[in-house]
Amino acid sequence: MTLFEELTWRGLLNQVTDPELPEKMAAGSMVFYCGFDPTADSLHIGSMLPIMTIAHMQRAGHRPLVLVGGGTGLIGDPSFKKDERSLLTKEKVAENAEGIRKQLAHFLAFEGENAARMINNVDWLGPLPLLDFLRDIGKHFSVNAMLARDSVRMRLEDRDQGISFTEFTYSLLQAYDFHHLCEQYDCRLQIGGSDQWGNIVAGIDLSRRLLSKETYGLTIPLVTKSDGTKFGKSESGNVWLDPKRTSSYKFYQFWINQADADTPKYLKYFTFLSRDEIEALERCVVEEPHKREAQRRLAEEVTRLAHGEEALQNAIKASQAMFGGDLRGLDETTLLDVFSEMPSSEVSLAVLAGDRLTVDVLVECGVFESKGEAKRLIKNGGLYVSGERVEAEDAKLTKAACLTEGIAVVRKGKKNYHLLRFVD
Ligand code: 383
Repeated sequence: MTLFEELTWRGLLNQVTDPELPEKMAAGSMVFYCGFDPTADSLHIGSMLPIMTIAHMQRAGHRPLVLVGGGTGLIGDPSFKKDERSLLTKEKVAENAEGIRKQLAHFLAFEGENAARMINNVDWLGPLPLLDFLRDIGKHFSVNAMLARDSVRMRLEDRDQGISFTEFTYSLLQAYDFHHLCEQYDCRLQIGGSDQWGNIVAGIDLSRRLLSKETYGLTIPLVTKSDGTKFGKSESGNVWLDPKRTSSYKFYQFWINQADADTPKYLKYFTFLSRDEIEALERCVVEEPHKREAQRRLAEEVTRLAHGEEALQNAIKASQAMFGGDLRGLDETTLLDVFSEMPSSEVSLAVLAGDRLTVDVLVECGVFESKGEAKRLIKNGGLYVSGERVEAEDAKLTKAACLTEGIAVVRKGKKNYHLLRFVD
């Protein structure tokens, strides 16, 4: 498959500014760029689509410039944003930029023949003199045309929210970047999500006017979900790429819980699996959906890509433990993470002395409404403490109930968990 056949098959292609772009890219290696603003200290899974597209282009022999918007991040891109943003401090933007730079380094090859190169637009936007900018750059932009853009329409129609002069200027800065990179690195293509179309076209215009050079744009679709809800959110909020924000276990669970209707599409977007492999997994979804083989493979591939092999193995182990596997193999951080969304209670350490009945303690801390309820479950063989079935109604609670110091996990029936933390 050619690069464009591959991007099309994967669904990564939304629009190009020139139908001749595939031919131009087939003719030889092209320098291209994509920008990420440091609005947080981590990227989220929405940023993965452009990252995967950059990687496909790099594999096809093109040279990526990966731009961190240390300058534009100080202003804030209004494209399709309902509200004006509050400004981040310069320190915060610099700190976020560093976090994002480190993350991007995981996904792309920064060595080798067509190595990716990381750049930060504060380096050239920072020193721009205001009067020169207004005279030399501003003159090429028509406010009338800017007002007609879809990406700011919401903000112009909504009299309550409106748009500040600061944000309105954003697209001039992004346009300036493209022209600067075209001049400096002979960069000929900018890619981005479909929300970036207006900013990309502005840069193409500016490069033509100032440099008389032909440049191109390519946009990637926004990820949609079959049930119409927003992609990239879990119950606990945004799904981030930084494991400190979204643990590997939660990241893995996010992918493994995708609907059958979405999984083949996401395999194409978010993994490098070949067409044959993905088509085989698509057949699994149709023929044996209950096995969730495609979801498992998706979760494995994406977690490995974003967090690495060791984190993936940890996430798999934690997931298996949750579904009846061995809880004892998990370290404390993983345990607390896995059970962070389950009910939990604090219990006095003293109860572990060995003279209290398990059922009494569990009623006291609210795991059961009554002793009768607890006893019935024991009789049916459905009560487990830290993986061990409680066999007798008069079983005592002891230190042996703890998985790690001060933590025990009660399981009622198949999937109802309750975490006990023993404190002084
Ligand atoms: C800044 C300076 C440039 C070129 C691009 C930029 C950033 C751009 C932007 N992008 C989004 C972001 O940073 O705001 N103005 O959050 C997102 N991107 C990518 C992709 C996406 C876009 O980082 O559609 C999703 O991830 O383009 O919303 O010279």
